[in-house]
Amino acid sequence: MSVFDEVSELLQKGKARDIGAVVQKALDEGVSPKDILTKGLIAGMNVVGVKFKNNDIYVPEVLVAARAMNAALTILRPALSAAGVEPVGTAIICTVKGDLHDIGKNLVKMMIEGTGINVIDLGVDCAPEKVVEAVRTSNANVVCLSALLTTTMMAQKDVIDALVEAGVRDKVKVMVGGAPVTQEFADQIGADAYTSDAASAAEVCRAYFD
Ligand code: B1M
Repeated sequence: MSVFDEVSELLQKGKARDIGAVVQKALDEGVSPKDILTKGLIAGMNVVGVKFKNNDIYVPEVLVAARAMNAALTILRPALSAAGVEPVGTAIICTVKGDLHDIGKNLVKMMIEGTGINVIDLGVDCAPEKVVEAVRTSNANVVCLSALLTTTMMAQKDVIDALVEAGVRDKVKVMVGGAPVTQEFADQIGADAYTSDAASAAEVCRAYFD
């Protein structure tokens, strides 16, 4: 079994402690952190998603898989981030109001940090006013909004509307993403950019600072 299959299986079984050790060992052996992320962790989470959708597993199993994902990401994080680089600027990130999914948001955050940008993380279930406040009180140039539910996508528009209302929309670029979000939706709500995955989000975000 490849190390990626091993990581994927441990994630699916929610083995938070074991997965950390396997990820660390793989890193020590020189396996690419990006491959561990995409071929192991994200591949495993995709299997979890399909089983969840088909009612083969339920919320508790998904939660333990998510906990294992976060344990593995804690180990991977330093390897994915560029070490010792002075931040070129600041971005704000959150999962929008009503939405508790944070794994994708954490990945986007990690990849953006990896390009040398300081990231202020407002967490999950984040109200538009909290984003407005962070834009006002920080020198951030970019706001990144994640939404995983079709029912919370519109909360991305609520944030943009709140930024307009507060007179700070021109201070920042707004990037949106998350599984149900599309380029068409991003255009409709007046976002500056849509990206489908964490790596391209980091690339686009970094371009705003170059
Ligand atoms: Co949730 N859930 N969940 N869930 N959950 C989904 C999203 C769902 C697709 C599952 C399914 O039915 N197949 C479905 C949504 C259906 C829909 O709206 N169309 C769903 C549902 C229905 C629900 C609940 C309503 C279930 C319930 O209670 N009945 C509930 C809602 C709770 C709430 O938020 N209010 C719920 C709860 C949960 C858990 C708490 C159990 C757990 C979250 C734990 C956590 O995040 N800490 C959970 C999980 C884990 C999932 C699945 C299985 C995995 C999500 C994930 O982490 N994927 C998910 C099914 C799936 O996606 N396969 C599902 C891995 C992650 C790396 O991918 O987050 O998509 P993702 O991020 C990607 C891209 O989207 C992108 O980059 C990332 C990687 O490259 N991206 C961005 C994300 N944000 C971005 C921002 C950007 C750019 C790119 O720019 C700013």
